[in-house]
Amino acid sequence: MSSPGPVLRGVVYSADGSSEIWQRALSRYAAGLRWEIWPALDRPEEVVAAALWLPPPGMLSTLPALRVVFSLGAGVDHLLALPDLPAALPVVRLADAGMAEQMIEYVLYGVLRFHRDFDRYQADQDLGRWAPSAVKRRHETRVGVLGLGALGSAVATALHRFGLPVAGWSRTQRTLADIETFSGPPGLVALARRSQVLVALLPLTPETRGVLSRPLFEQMPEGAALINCGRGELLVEADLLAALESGHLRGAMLDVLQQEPPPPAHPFWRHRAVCLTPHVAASTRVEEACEQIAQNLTRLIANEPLVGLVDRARGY
Ligand code: NDP
Ligand code: OXD
Repeated sequence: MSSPGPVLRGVVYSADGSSEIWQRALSRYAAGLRWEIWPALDRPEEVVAAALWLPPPGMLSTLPALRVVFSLGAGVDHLLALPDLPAALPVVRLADAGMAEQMIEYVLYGVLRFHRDFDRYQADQDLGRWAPSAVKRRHETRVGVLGLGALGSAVATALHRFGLPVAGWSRTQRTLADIETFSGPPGLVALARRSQVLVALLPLTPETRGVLSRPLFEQMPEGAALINCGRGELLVEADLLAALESGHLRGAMLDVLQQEPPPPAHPFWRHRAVCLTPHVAASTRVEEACEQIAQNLTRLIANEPLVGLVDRARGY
């Protein structure tokens, strides 16, 4: 984007310490803007665009000229929760941005962990037990994917191509080639009942908060497993612990938690049936993300519709 007029200013902030990487990349990909790192801004009152990951509360209220805010991730819950987010400000998410490939790897590992009993062998090793079990065929492990967006649909398709029986669930009815799909609350029950491994790839919204809870677990077959790589608040942690303790669920692989990292005394740290990873299922690829942001800035200047615009009422 180039501008013959006054300098357009953008601000970047990423709570994971990568602000400088983003500033350099955005200065290259969206060179029409002068990108600065929060809070070292020359003229905050002139900033028109913000590219953010977990920004500090109060930051947006210092940027009166803001015309758009970009999430530096696929999720936008961290932005929509900001008390100072102006009601009419467009919020834009990243779609895939290099994450689908990583998410496929993560979920495939998780599904195979349960399909091939690696969780049990790990527990056996701690007990000094050598106990091979019969190897299942792929068609015997049915997988359910909650969320069929940019990431969930790529994951469901990849698992299907791998030969696993996959079904998916979304808010509105989706069609994926050769994959059974469900939608809405009745569809969730149907999906849970058929899923030996349930994978959550939902955004956190008022509707999805707490969806991974006792009523859902009760619908899942005895010995089923859960993989959550959406958001920690999708899960009612106490309900998962109860389902694991009763043996109704055999295990869980959790990439996201309500508190990251969880406090030292959190029961998940040492639970024999829980595999934790530190929110690494899929990381934003800077180049792909900057391309999307730059293209959207061009659209914004041209008054064209933005791609990946979040529906604020829906929450994603
Ligand atoms: P999308 O917005 O592309 O897709 C969201 C999907 O969830 C859609 O299929 C949508 O349904 C469905 N959905 C939303 N609300 C409901 C509901 N109430 N009931 C049923 N389905 C619902 O998101 P992405 O695929 O890009 O990302 C999903 C989430 O993954 C992100 O929001 C983020 O929280 C998480 N994430 C985690 C990462 C990690 O490293 N752990 C990395 C990246 C993302 P519909 O199709 O009808 O709109
Ligand atoms: C994201 C994430 O939302 O990494 O992109 O969680």
